[in-house]
Amino acid sequence: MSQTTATLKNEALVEEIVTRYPPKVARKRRKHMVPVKPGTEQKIAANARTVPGIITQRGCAYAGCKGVVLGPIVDMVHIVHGPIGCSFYAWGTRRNQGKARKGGQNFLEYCFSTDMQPDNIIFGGEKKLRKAIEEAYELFKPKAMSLHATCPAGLIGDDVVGVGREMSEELGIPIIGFACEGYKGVSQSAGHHLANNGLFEHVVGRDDKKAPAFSINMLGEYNIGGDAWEIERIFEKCGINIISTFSGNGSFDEIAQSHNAQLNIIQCHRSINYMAEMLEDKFGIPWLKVNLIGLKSTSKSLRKIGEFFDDAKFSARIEEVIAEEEAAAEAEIAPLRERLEGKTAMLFTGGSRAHHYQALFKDLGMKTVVAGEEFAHRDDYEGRKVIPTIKIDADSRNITELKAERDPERYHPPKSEEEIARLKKEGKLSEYEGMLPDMVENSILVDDITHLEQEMMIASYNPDIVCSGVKDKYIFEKMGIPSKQLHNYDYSGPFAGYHGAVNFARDIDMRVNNPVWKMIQAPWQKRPMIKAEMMVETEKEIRA
Ligand code: CFM
Repeated sequence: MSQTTATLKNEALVEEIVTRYPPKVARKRRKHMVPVKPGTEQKIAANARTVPGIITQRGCAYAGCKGVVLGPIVDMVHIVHGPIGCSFYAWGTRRNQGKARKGGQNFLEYCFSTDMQPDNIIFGGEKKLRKAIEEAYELFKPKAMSLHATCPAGLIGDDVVGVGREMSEELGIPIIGFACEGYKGVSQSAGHHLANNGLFEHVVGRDDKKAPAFSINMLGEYNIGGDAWEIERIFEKCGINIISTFSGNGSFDEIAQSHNAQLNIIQCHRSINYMAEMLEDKFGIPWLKVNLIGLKSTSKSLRKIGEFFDDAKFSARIEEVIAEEEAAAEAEIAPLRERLEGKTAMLFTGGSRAHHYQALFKDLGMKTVVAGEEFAHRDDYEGRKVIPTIKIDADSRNITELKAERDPERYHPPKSEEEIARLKKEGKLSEYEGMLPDMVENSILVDDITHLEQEMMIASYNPDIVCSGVKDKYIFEKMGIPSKQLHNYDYSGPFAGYHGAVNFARDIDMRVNNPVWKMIQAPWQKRPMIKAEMMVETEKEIRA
């Protein structure tokens, strides 16, 4: 390893890391690292531009819009207007799974792209986009389409929103354009917001249908490795009716009916909280935060749903399911826990999973020593209480803040306004406390982590496993530390709910307790390395 750091306390380690940066970078990065002191109010810098020159794990606005929120909807054709590389990048690698509904269509396996070439950049690409829409329509006759702009399309001024509007009239199906050019924001987070706006404006509310009792929408669940199907299995047992999922294994028709549900539950707060707010403002549907990753947290989330509906029979059924499922999962996990107890993990994910998976590691007797997100906002770390204090900068201003007006006919809150106000006051609705309160003594919370920071933290904490994504996974494995991808799950899953917790425990045990990692010697441990030093001028020297 190129950076050797003896085991340091969290505060000392963060200070040591920033000494390796030039002063300006050090000042910036220091604000993105929090040595956790449980029980105290701490602040982190987030949703800011990555320092140029630093390798970030982040994606772009197009990735957030097409890859994350729209892409998982199975029965829409999603056309990418750009060079083929952008399409390839968002094609299947996230492992969001989906099935056609009875008699319906599923386009998840396909990759629709305008394959822009240099002459399209010079003479404009709208013509090619129109042709692609016509071709896809003729071939597949989908019920709806989405169009996604990439950086090159945006830079030459192609108007995907306008083309969508025109072609929608011509073909008679909804065709929704998303101006989600990669550069629209500092990360994929901007794309989530754009996608929420478009879905809300053009799809939600199209189909009024009375929903049965105990009806919910599942927001921010993307069916990676089949997570949503495990959640559906549990909900069905409990008698919870899912009207729509945003957007794992999602369907256009179901999202069009989402405004009929009585409650929204949010799994990934970062990517979808905008939708929850708009659904509440326009249709009166309240929302509550859940975590369906981890045994205890799944049970806690089910109880929260039970408490909201406040029906004795329904709650009793939920308790039966919890007892049965927990016992079965615990029987499988107990022997694995004996081998995992006391081990440590580091978690680096996008905007919410580094929080959710801490609960599952806790179920396995493991401790999370460093947790970081690529593009979370301060509210995901510190809780929604900080939202009023977050300054809107030029980058966030790029994305329209849609204000949904109350629908005069279809605004039907499931409880009286007083009751909803009381539940909000008690923190049972519209509340997310963020990741920080769940972090342990001597841990570090870090935003948009750099490779240098990862290496130094690994050297100091010497974790038993690092959970991250494909961009950095192999660096850890070359260091002799097993890694588990928490984005696409490394061909495995589901990890949600009760069955998922068992799958995860097995996967982690296979990695952490595999002797192969101790046999690995990195090349730099075998051969002498060239020693070099970086000269960094201090600001004082520069000014002199
Ligand atoms: Fe939400 Fe996600 Fe995530 Fe996310 Fe993502 Fe993802 Fe993620 Mo990868 S929507 S923020 S943009 S939970 S693709 S399913 S794993 S970075 S932590």
